[in-house]
Amino acid sequence: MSDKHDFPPGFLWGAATAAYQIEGAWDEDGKGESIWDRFVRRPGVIADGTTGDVACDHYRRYAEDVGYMAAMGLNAYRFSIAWPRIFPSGSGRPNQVGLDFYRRLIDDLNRHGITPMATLYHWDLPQALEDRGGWANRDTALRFAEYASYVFHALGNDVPLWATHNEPFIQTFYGYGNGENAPGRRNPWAILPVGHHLLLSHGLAVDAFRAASLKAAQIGMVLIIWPHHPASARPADVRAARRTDGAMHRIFLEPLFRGRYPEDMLRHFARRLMRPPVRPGDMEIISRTIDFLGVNTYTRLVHTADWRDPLTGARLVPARGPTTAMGWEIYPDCIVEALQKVGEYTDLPLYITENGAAFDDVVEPDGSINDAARIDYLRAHIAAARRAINAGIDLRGYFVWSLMDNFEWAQGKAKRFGLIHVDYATQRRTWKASARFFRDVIAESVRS
Ligand code: IFM
Repeated sequence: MSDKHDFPPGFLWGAATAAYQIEGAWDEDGKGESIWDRFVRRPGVIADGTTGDVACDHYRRYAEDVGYMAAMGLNAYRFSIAWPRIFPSGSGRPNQVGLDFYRRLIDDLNRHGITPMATLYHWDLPQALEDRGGWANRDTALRFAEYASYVFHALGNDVPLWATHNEPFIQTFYGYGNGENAPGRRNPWAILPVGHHLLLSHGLAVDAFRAASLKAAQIGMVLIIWPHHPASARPADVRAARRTDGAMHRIFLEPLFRGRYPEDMLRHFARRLMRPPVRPGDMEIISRTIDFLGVNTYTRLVHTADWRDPLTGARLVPARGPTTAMGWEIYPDCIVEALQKVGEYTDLPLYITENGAAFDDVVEPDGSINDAARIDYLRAHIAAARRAINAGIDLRGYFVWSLMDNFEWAQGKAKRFGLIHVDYATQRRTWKASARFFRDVIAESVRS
């Protein structure tokens, strides 16, 4: 393996965020209510009782934030568009003022030479659609395609990289299965319908994208891929890890790239009276050709067989090595293994669309944040990305999660993933040492 200079020319060095986690302005300028706006108001669902009502106030401070990206040398920025900002009630009349925000953001990014990568759905469904059944209702997939089509026509070629969904697994299992995320439903029988409708909506949006004939843009999707390992060589543990891998990865990868659900998982779920509501033609739509795949990976998961969990018959084994503040094992090879996993299904260009770490950052008396642990994490994971490229994987970019500290869903604001520290009381941004580290990595890579 050679040194850190061998990233390919044009490699994208970015940071990632999501609308609800940073924008704030939750009910401003005509924006409609999202399922997160509703969910965070339920007592006890957010660990520290905070909300994303204001978050990082990025809706107002985006220009300042783009300035930091430029100063860091980022040549790409991944963000998401809030569906209820564009269609306050999910469909019908679009809200021009909401669209204008993204127009300003995208123009500013392009002016700075920062490639925008926009995700259409990072979990903030318009509440009006949830009231009609949410993702358990097939109609939501059709509404998503309309929203996508509108946005493609409005912003189209100014965004070279479009992603339909972020981590449909999390929306499916945590939003509708165990209720830890919005909309907070606890219904295992909704899992496969929700997953299926998310996949269907993806395929319909790809059709809308092709129909818009955008010449300078590509379409893809972003999946969560965390390698699953058995806790031992016991066949029961090996089977348990295979099942969790099936639930988290294969039930999305196989429809997308092979146009079918994995047989073993269909059998497994059928025993629990769970099945995806597939209609004729759906699998063809779901498996439409896309241009790239985004991979979000942070750690690995180790499982042992345990049928007290009726859904997968598996239990997570506590991490063996050092962990981040999320309790996630620091395991840099997650990058290589996740990309190899995806490589079993496709040879599309790949991006690491999220990788990073929460740590309990300390603000020193002089205001500095010397987050050495995050630097170590990033250094090791970027080296793993390089190993993946050296092994022949077509990796085109690496995005740190996250540009700045933000609202970490059910964990609230206590978990900080940012390269930039946010003081939520004043909205003051301060570069952590890791931001300078990342700036230097990019500068070196771009110089070589
Ligand atoms: O904050 C999330 C992000 O929204 C989706 N991927 C994982 C991140 C860290 O938990």
